[in-house]
Amino acid sequence: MYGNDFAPPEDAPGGGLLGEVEAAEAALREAAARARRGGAAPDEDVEAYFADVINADQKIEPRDWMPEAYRRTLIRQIAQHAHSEIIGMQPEGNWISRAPSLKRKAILLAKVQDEAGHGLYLYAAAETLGISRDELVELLLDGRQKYSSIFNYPTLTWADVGAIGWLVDGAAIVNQVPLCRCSYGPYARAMIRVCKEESFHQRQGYEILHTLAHGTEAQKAMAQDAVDRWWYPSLAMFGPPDGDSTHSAQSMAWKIKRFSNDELRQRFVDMCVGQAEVLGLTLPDPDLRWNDERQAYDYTQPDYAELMRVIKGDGPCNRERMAHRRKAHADGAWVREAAAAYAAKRAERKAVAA
Ligand code: BYC
Repeated sequence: MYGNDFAPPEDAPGGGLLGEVEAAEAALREAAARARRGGAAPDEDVEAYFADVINADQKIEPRDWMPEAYRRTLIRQIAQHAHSEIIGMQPEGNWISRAPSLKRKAILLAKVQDEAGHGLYLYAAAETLGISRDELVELLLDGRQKYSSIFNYPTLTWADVGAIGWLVDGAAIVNQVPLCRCSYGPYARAMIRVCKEESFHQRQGYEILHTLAHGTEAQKAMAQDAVDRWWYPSLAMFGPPDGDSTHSAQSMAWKIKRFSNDELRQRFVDMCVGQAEVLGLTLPDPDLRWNDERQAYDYTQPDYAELMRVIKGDGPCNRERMAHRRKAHADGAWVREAAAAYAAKRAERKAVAA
């Protein structure tokens, strides 16, 4: 119906994303097999070793020396990514109790639970850079670290759950597949697993929209309305245009990012056009048309002033999302305390037994 089933990966415009994940996984294994030495030799220049590893498309591992700015950039990006997964549970979580059937409820529940898992992989990857999960959570709760702009928009109808799966998870996959080839080993490995799961999420959203779009007139209108509201915020997820992107040049030189924000946004647009046609829904852009010269679609850019306002905390749901997260964190304090007490007791018993 869609993805591999709707067009073979090699024929799908901008498709074959899962194939790219498989290739990145194979490359990761090969790189690990080729990396014969476990880091710079004692008398070797560590900066030269770092540059060699990056140039050779090998992976930097937690034990390796790395420039402080590389470490900080990774912490910023991976933490922002982890926070996004956790905050991203809220808009869809709103619909678990209202899903239209038991089957839909079970699927959505599993999906939202997956997002929590992605958050955990990512917090664990960030921790390898020498920062604790507690510190990262504090940075989110006191507003010093961000999360993706997209989760500050409301989910008004059931069709929004479909639009999030198709467009938001679709944009996330287009952004994250190249991160499977990121130069930092723990992040690249986490991304491979995340991308495989996201691909299922995207399909479940597409299937919801497909069902609505082939239902009654009212259902079709609800699906179209959701696509109309989520299209531009999804385009904005890729970040500011290249000219205004402060980190892209350095992150690309370090091979953390493999493509620029605009390159990935274009790839996403090109991928969505054919999929929207199959759905029988319209992308809300009257200027969307194929450009033969560029071999890509021309499209209207999202409102980047709005993106900046949302990033700075002034989106439709920023306050609500953070208030909910702070309350959930406070409500969960007893669970963390109990888990820590249990771990201490086990360690004590083990020490006595040894
Ligand atoms: N929202 O120099 P730039 C998911 C910030 S999870 C908020 O281009 P960079 C899902 C940027 O941080 C989706 N902030 O930055 C989960 C920077 O700020 P600071 C999350 C944004 O890092 C659950 C400034 O703007 N995905 O999909 O080179 C359910 C300048 O930007 C945004 C990731 O996190 C934004 N949209 O590139 C369903 C992927 N865009 O720190 C789905 C990993 C930009 O200088 N992250 N900013 O104050 C990335 O790939 C990159 O960090 C970005 C931005 C492409 C997002």
